[in-house]
Amino acid sequence: MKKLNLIIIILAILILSGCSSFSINVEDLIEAPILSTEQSEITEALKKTLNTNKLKLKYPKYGEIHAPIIFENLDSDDSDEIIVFYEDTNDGSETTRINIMDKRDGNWVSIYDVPGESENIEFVAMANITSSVKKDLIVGWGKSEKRNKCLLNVYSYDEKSQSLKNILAERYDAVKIVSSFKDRNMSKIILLNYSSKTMAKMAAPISKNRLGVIAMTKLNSEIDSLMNAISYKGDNGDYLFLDFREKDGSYMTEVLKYTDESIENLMFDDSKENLLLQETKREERIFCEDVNGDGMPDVPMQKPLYGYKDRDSEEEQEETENLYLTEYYSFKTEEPIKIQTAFVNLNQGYKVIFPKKWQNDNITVRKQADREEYSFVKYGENGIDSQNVLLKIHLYAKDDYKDVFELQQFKKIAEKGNFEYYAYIPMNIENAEVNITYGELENMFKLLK
Ligand SMILES: [Ca+2]
Ligand SMILES: [Ca+2]
Repeated sequence: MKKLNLIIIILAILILSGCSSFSINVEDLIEAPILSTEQSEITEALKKTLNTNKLKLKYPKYGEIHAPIIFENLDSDDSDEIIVFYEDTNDGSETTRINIMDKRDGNWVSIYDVPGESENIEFVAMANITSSVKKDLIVGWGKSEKRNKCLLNVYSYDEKSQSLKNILAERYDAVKIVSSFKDRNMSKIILLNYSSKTMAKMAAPISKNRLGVIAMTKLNSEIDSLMNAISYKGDNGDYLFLDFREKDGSYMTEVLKYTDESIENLMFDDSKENLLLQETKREERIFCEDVNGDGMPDVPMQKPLYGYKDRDSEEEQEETENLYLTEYYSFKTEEPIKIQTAFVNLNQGYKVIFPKKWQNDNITVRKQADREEYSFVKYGENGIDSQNVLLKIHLYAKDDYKDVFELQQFKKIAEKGNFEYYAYIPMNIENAEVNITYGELENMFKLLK
């Protein structure tokens, strides 16, 4: 049989305005953008103001705003001003600057200019932090030769002096802008720090036109990078579900719960031990997701399936590749509750949710050595034997040769792209209490997104 290409599930890495450790020159990656007439006008007007002919517009690396020019009504008239990020390549300073321009008598003119904190911009955002009427400018400055941490600045436009006031400066590794708990039209900022001190900080107004860190909580100290983050609005607080990659290559989840006054990490208990956090430590790249459809993300925890050992165990292993059972926990209640048990097959892009009758029994999974097939079996006193097979799932590529004799037993249950999933459920009287039907399988089998 032709060797089948495995489906590699490439989960989109959601970098939440994360502070990248590598430095890419975004301008070099983007082909010279074709500027609209208005953008050309702006650039020419700016060159004239600055008395330079070498001006490079600067693009943020990530985030929703992926442009060097932002149109925004900063004051109380009814027309937009513009915020321009640029570098004057004439002076050799290699610092990105921010310029505010306003349209006067039909022409764009510069009204304010200020240097930034780095030549690299990680991300730019506009949000209602100090006022519900006008937005503040949030800039994540990238690492530079001078500083090896990213720096977050929030700038508020002061109409009277026609200038930007820098109202917050905080180092960060990742940032999430979230809505206020009491007033959903207002925003505040959650900063994650893990490359030196490991802390989650919440920044919000502390006085008129000043932001500060109003609450903070502990994060675990083994974080390498943030992989995935989902926010959830609760009734008595909001949540951030954070999946991190750890320094040892494993994955862990931390759940932050916050109101407008406080922030806590649900993975650390009162004694500040992190037993619950340790439970989320897992080998496989599986992230939080809402598995029971109540809107709130659920947290995966993993343990080896029956017959498999922990990687660190000294005991001899039956199989070379560990397979895991994934259990999802809901954090809706004070104590997390297990709401789903499943075998998640990342290689082949599906999961099989274990029905209740499989959860108290020694049901495990075996990969067929030379075939793209997984068997779900009851693990008995004598280990595994073919009598105990409850389900087989086989993956074929559409253009694969299929053995008709072999396929007779199998039933096609799903397809995705160039792949077809076949299942076989043997009639097995011996295991009557754990046998399943094709009807039950329909609710158990889910393709991964
Ligand atoms: Ca205006
Ligand atoms: Ca849920």
